[in-house]
Amino acid sequence: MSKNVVVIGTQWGDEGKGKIVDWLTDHAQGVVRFQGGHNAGHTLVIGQGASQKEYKLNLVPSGIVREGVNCYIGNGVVLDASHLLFEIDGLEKAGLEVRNRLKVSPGCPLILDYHVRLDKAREAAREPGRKIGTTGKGIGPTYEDKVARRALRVYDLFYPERFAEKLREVLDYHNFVLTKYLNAEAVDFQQQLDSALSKAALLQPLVTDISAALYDANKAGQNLLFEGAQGTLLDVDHGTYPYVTSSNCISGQAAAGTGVGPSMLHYVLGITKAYTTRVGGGPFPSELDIETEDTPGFQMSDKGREIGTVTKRKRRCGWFDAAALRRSARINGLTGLCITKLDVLDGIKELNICTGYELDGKPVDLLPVGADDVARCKPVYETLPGWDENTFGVSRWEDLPQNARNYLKRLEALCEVPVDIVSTGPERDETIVLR
Ligand code: 2SA
Ligand code: MG
Repeated sequence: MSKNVVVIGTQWGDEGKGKIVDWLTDHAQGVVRFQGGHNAGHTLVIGQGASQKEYKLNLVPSGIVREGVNCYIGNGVVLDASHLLFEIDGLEKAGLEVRNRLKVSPGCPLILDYHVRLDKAREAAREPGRKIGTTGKGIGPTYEDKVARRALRVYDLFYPERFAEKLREVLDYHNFVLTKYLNAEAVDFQQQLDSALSKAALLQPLVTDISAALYDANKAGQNLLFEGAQGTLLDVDHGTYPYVTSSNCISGQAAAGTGVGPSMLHYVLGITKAYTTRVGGGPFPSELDIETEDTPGFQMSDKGREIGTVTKRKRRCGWFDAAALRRSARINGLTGLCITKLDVLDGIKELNICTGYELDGKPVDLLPVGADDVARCKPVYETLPGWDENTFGVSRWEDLPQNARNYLKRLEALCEVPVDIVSTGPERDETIVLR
């Protein structure tokens, strides 16, 4: 029997999913992306000492760094073909075999130049304080086109005449919006057509019916890993809307975004940072000041090296938010938690955990729906003593300081999900397995 695992970010992204997916890949034959696009940034550290290599992946599933593992990009992913080819080239230059192991759904909506232009122009037009802080990769406008049934999808690339016809129509519409409403430049039809079609021949060998391929792989007893990008609180339906990304980032999307039945998903692992970060705009109840030296927020930002892998923006940092996690645990149907970056908290004298909020004078213990209510939430904290010892790289539960164990046990109780894994460093063996 195969065991298929969904790996989900339970916060606002950057929980350290890449390392855990890579670590779990030892037991998997396939790794699958099911939402998002190259707005994701997954960092993997492979090997030790002088032969250590760091890979930064955006679109290609993390399984690619492991020999023989198949990688699938499902229909739920929005695909920038230039970026994909650029990423493949980079990985091949680093000595990895990519093309024979990477499969792309014909149903992925294509990110084209006008999506990027719309994304940037809309963001520029938003007033300060109302900016979403998108990655500027064209993600939102592409999902809009998908839902509006006017997207060009990967398979359209193989029918040039039809592609041209659809492109003309959609471009007329978007160029009108760009020039009349957003004060931006129009995209040239011929240039866009030529650049898109020039990728067709390179992409064609990768294009595979992903739904059918995953069905067969599962039937053959292979284990599959579904690799989430971004995080639950950025989900377009369940996150802090409108300060969200434009895809569903929750576990259920692993089925819809690849074309497998939900009964094929056997275990949902929620990746959770030992504190909280967020990059971009939107409310963040347990946020801390990250600029003042010798404060917990500064330590999280500095020691945690909290910088966006795609945009190089500084991530905002704050205390662990158990009320947000409870929401996340329920939506995803989490089987277990994996706590990451515990060592970043080493040496902080007292640790706060946000257990709920005061909202309009009333106590709530679950993150409210949508940004407006979340913005009015005042965090309620419980304080636990910290620890002085170094927890970086610890690989046994018994070797963690007692106060660190207490902290983890408290998170588990507050989130109502067992902590199954603790990650204490970027390398594979810096991992504690509890179940
Ligand atoms: P978009 O570009 O439309 O998806 O942006 C909408 C919001 O979603 C946030 N978002 C992310 N948050 C955390 N990590 C992401 N990936 C990169 C990383 C981000 C980076 O790994 O660090 O480098 O800045 C990611 N992608 C999208 C985004 O900040 C907006 O709030
Ligand atoms: Mg990331």
